[in-house]
Amino acid sequence: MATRKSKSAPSKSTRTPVRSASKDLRGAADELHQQSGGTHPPLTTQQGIPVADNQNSLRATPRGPTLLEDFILREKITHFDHERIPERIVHARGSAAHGYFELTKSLKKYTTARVLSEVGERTPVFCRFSTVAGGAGSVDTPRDVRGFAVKFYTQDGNWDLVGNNIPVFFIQDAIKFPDVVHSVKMEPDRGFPQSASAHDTFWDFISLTPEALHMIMWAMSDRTLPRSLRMIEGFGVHSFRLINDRGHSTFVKFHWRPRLGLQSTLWDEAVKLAGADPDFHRRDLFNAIQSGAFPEWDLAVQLFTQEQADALPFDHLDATKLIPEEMVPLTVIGRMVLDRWPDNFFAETEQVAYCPANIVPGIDFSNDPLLQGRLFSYLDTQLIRLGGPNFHQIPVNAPKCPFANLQRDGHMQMQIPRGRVNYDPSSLQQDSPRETARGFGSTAEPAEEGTKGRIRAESFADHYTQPRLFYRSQSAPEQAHLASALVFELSKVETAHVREAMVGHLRHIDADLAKRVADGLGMEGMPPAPPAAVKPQDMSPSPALQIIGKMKATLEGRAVGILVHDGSDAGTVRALRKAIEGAGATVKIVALKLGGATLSDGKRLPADGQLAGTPSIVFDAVALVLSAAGGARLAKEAAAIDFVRDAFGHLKAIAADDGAQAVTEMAGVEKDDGVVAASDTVAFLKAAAKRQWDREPRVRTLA
Ligand code: HDD
Repeated sequence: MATRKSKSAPSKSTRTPVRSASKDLRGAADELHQQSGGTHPPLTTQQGIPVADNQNSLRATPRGPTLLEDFILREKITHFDHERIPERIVHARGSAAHGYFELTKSLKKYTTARVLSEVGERTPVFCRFSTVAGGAGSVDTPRDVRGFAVKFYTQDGNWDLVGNNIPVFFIQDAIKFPDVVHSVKMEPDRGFPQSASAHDTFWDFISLTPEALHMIMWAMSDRTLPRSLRMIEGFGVHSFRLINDRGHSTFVKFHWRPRLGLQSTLWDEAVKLAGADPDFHRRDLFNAIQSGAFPEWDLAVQLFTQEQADALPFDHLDATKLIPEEMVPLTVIGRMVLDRWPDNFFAETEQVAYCPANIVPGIDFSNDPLLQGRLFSYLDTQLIRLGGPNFHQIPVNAPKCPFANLQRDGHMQMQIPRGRVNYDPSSLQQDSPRETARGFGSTAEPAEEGTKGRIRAESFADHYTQPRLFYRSQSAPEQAHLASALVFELSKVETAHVREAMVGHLRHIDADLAKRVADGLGMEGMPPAPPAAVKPQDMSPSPALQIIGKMKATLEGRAVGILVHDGSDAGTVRALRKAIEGAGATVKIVALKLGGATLSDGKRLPADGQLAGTPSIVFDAVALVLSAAGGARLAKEAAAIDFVRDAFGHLKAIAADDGAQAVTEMAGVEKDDGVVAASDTVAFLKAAAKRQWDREPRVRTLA
């Protein structure tokens, strides 16, 4: 703790000015603090000791060694040194919010769970969205599955629905989870790539694990490039059971449906977003909640009996299979509203601990072997991540109903249990917790006949039918995106036999898909298809699996950027703003400088974003309101040309007035239904409510 000069006594002439500089620093901090106003409680150490100076450590002389005695410095640095906890091995990067779940349709007939049977009941929730592969500091927009985890603080304890934005999973058995995760994470010898599946180890594993192919279809679709966390679906994935008051069990699958509709970005947009705003999704969720535009999802269920399950042409206990909603329809039973951003990111979003084993009376597990393994994994990881067995006492994890048991002690025990009794049965204390008839009960399910062993059920053997169902259910642009994503990812794979093995699998899924990918990779000839344990079947297409088909034509919850420069027509800007905001979207003014521009009415319009730092990628549509001189000026700005070229290339609507012509020409914008006059707000709103899919073949080559 001694400085370089600590031993040499400073000369008198240097000592005096240093001492006064230190006083000046103190004075400047005091002055700034006084200016900021407010009522400030005294700053204290963790032991409550008031701190008089938080700017300078305790030193033997002004330029001399720092003293070990400085407990304030030591406590502050020690705490800082321990600020990080191990990040989640998967789903490390996440954003979360508080809200509530409101039941609109009772499932009383099927379950005793109060959260699912009392209509109108509002249950507090904490919902965390995440990417899977990247570290906590990685970007928001890689091609990746999104976690969708909801903790319901019910009257009967916490129920965690820990799902994803994809209804199936990579593997059928939990014993494969470390392998799939290792393969997608950074390669262990080189430490890259971060947050990307486009590398050899991932595709090597996948090419040898055909059960993953259905999930791969989803992962390569635009589902993994969401426009906003407010616009993703969520799925509980596994079949669970609902148990009613007669002990009767019904299978259930849970689905979250975003009220704003499903929407994704294009791949090129997602790549550019990673640079333009690494926090794009977190910021989007934060801004929406802070502005009162609370995101909402419907909760829907698929309910089916054992007999219906037995009649399905696949095994519903296999997490690589979904039940098309055309086969078992969805019933909406409630809605979730996220209306409060956490007060503190670490205390809540980082420390929240979800666990699929957290269920409440009236809900039960199924025998899905992936789910069964998950029931063990989460508590185990949380014991180490959160430092011991008392993490349920952290406010975000604690039940909001009374809870009491006889578990005691351990690291970070925050409660002070009273009395002598910490065992059961007991008779010494009148208020010790006891079992209750309303307690959790497992389904009385007769055990199947069979032999113990490490056996994969035969009913799990069909790996190609549902990938085919998914691919063939997509719209033409979505099929092209999926094929192009496969070409992109496999082009990053250095090992030829892995690329070939993947294309071989695709042949079982769809011959045209295999051909598109083989052509896209520039393969000479078609690699052989591997043997298939079960010949793929043709299921009826399920349009519900599309995004584009399901996408709402709406601007609600979206954002539009208006590019202005000095001389822009004030009336046009006003009319556009009114129309766009009227459609439920936000407007951001973009100009060369943050100070904004002086419009045609002589008034200054401040900008919300500086052009160089606010590319059109962050908007759903753009308007270019420019005078001829303004257009000529911006036609010489690379950022302005990129702004327009990207909007066009990303199939967004563009409203442009005559003055913008110089920029649109430089950006290569060609007239189509999505390019409208800035004065025609009606046409602009219509065009901006969706992407211009017809434009795509003119702006990029897809597989
Ligand atoms: Fe998992 C975290 C979702 C399979 C082991 N998982 C985690 C999170 C989500 C999921 C959303 C983040 C929760 C949060 O925000 O804190 N996981 C899924 C889904 C799966 C799945 C939908 C398949 C249907 N997971 C799965 C398996 C295992 C795990 C098969 C292990 C056998 N998952 C974990 C974990 C994590 C986790 C290692 C990391 C951090 C944590 O649990 O708390 O235990």
